[in-house]
Amino acid sequence: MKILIADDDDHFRRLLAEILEQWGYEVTATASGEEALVALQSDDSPRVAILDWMMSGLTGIEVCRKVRDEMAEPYTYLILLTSQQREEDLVLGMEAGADDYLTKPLKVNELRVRLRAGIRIIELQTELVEAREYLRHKASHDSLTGLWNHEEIRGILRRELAREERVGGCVSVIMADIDHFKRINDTYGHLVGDEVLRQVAHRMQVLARTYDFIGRYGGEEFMLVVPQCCRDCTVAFAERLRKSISRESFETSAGKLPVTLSLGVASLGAGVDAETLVREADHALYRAKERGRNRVEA
Ligand code: GH3
Ligand code: MG
Ligand code: MG
Ligand code: MG
Repeated sequence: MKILIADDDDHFRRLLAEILEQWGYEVTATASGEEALVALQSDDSPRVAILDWMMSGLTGIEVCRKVRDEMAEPYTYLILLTSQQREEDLVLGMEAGADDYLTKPLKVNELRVRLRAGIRIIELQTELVEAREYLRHKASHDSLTGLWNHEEIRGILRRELAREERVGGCVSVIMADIDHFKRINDTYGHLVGDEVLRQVAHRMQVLARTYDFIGRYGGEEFMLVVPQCCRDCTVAFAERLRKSISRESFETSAGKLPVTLSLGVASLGAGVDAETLVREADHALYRAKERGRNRVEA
């Protein structure tokens, strides 16, 4: 665990750093509030800070306020360590955002246990953030392919349509459906079908630009939201997707399997609603199926 110290008293700062290092902590020592803020904003910054109140320039209290106002995450546990002994100083310090308040002269054993309490808070906080991120990811992604799930890709389409309405561009949608996928399931089983789904998703992701969105719309059907790309550009993209799937068989546990994709493209100017766009892409996909599969229709 990394700990930041900010104290303008060189002797005290060195002493404190030595004690913390003896306890096994990694220490970043700074002599001003300004330096402390920079250190707290760096990547992989310390999550616990021991701040002196009185420093020339930014005081410990001001550092507390800035951290709380400007740096919500990751949470930093702030301990004020000061010779201000009065109750109203403690109140002021804690109201500025400090989590704990210790007074000088330093009581070493007290510091040791209070630090441990702070670290417990940081560890709990880290677990909460991880759990939240996990749930967020789970709620918005398809677990088999890692693509956006149905609700999310629909939301993305609505958002992109709203954005394009402001700037006056066009939004395109591609609906892609694996051809005769039922045969793969029926012949080799669902697990092999799942392998194919994952690999189709992966090949599409490799081809897409970073600002294209790919969702698993349902079963073996995918929806791509393609911003800043009108009809011709999207048809060309769909054609590249089609080729990348059909060009090379898929390596599965049942051996090499050829797979093809039918794709429908709809590209409309600003003002159109999501339902219309999806319906048009669906119709185009239907035509691609009717006209023999492994093809793109717009
Ligand atoms: P078409 O070319 O007309 O699209 O034919 P198809 O066989 O691909 O279409 P159909 O809609 O008849 O069958 C789709 C199949 O996809 C049926 C369903 O069991 C299968 N499927 C849907 N979701 C999954 C999944 O998550 N895993 C696997 N393995 N199969 C799935
Ligand atoms: Mg000082
Ligand atoms: Mg299909
Ligand atoms: Mg289908």
